[in-house]
Amino acid sequence: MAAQQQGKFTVGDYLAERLAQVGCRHHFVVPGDYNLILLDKLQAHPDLREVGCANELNCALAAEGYARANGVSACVVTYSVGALSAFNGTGSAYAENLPLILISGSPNTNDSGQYHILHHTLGHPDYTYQYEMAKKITCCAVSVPRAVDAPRLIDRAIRAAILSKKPCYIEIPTNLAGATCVRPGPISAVTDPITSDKNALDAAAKCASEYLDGKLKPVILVGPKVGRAGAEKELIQFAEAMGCSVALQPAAKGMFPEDHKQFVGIFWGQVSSDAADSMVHWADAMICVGTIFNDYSTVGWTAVPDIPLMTIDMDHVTFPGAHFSRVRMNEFLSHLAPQVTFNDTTMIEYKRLKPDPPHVHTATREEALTRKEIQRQVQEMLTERTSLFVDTGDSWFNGIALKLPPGAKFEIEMQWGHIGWSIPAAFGYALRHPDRHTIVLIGDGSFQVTAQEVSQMVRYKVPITILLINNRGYTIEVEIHDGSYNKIKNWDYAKLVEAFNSTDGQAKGLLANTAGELADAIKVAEAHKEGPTLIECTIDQDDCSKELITWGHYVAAANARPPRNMSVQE
Ligand code: DPX
Ligand code: MG
Repeated sequence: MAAQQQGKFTVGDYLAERLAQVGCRHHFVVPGDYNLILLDKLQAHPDLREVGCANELNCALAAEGYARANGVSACVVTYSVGALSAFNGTGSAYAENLPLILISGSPNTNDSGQYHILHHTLGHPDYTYQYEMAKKITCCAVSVPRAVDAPRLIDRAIRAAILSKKPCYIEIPTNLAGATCVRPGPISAVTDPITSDKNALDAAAKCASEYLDGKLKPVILVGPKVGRAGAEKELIQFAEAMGCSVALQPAAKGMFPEDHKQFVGIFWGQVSSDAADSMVHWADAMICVGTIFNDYSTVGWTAVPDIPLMTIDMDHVTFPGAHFSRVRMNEFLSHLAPQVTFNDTTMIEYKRLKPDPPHVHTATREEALTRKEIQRQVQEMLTERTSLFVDTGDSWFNGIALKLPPGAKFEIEMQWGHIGWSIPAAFGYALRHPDRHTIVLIGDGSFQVTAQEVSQMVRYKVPITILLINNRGYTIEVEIHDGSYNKIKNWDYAKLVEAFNSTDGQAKGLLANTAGELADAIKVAEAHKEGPTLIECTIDQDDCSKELITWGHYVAAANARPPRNMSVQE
């Protein structure tokens, strides 16, 4: 702020100050002439570091990953040609419950009134379309019409994003970024959380005891919103008070410790791990905490719990016959914990059902690389410092089957499911967590979507380890529905990432065809701290997990349900 105190304070400075105050230390950008003055203002803030991205899709996904690490993030793009690409990553933030602040430059405020046709636009002088589109994919969209409106609108959008854990949109015309603006008031007005309504909290707790009354076999099912609500600690406290089994949805992996004695595995219908499936189906009461039941998590609707549920969401609680608004997940869990009756029946049953640890074959150095051997070696890489990103494809199944040591973090984008997400998202995440070892598991098809962002890992010397599993195509799609469209052009992936080095970069690209080559490559990656290491792991085209095949068949069946209103003649 010191430099800004002296000169003129502008709309751009106001935004910069708010971004810094809410905790953004980095902001992700792609420049364009509608946002250049704004970028100058953000750059001038001493607590913000600008991070350039190769394109706006990657820019928004990098910010999506940064929000996972930091709780909030910002992405700055130019009008239309930039923003429309960034909308995809913004959709991810919406689906994944992450407060990403999407900021777009826009036309000079005089242009629409003068009916000017401008570059980068649809070619007609109605410049409201981008703002209208943004409203659909954010919790709050604002378009700043005059400098005097900027403080109010910027604060409104950022507060909405922080409170609802969803993205917001702020549009700033090119001639307003440098316009004079008043200084911001206390940040608490933007960031202070809404606490639970005391009456609703008490009433919901009473309803919970009625729901659990007389139930013999309660189970807790954990969903991905637990992490977004920041309720992991309270969940452990509540689970220990209950004493019952705790199963996790796949996208919640990492949100409850896997070495905890009440952890009974990942509940994913037919492709569940450990004994989670049996425990969930045996239960007569199910406390769902932050769960999301979609076609993927329910394996094509075949794994929807069929008993009445108690559901604790981020800001409300529901029961078979009652709903309580303004009850925050973390507050409710810690409020309820001392009131529940300890009941470990499901743990006693779990001990009887718990499968023996699988026998894992260790390949000899010369053996051709297989998916199972990759999984075995990745398992050995995991430590308390690991943050593991798994991309859409068999990497989901390979990653979910791993055992996370205490402290290890797991990131997955299962609601939005954008192939290639993990490359920019891991980049954004790792900038915020240089202390952690970020590992990415990704397929060849996914990598081809966002490969350019490896060049930012090179530029900013981020030591991410990328294990690219090359099975020559879109295998998950093959299992859902095969066709020639599931084949892709092969690349020399190891050479490609080294091409990003040019004269000054230090990416390493390695190829592993055998178990021994993978073990050697992992050693190189673990020692390399000056940039990313990509290990291309080649496996047979048909070498995929049985979980993927099973899941693929059920999802295909769900996709293929005929229209309900089909007429008899058809
Ligand atoms: C598509 C998917 O190679 O992984 O293990 O071989 O399946 P696997 P790859 O990365 O291929 C991914 C591919 C094409 N999904 O199998 S999952 C459809 C899709 C998507 N996202 C976007 N476009 C298409 N999920 C952006
Ligand atoms: Mg593939």
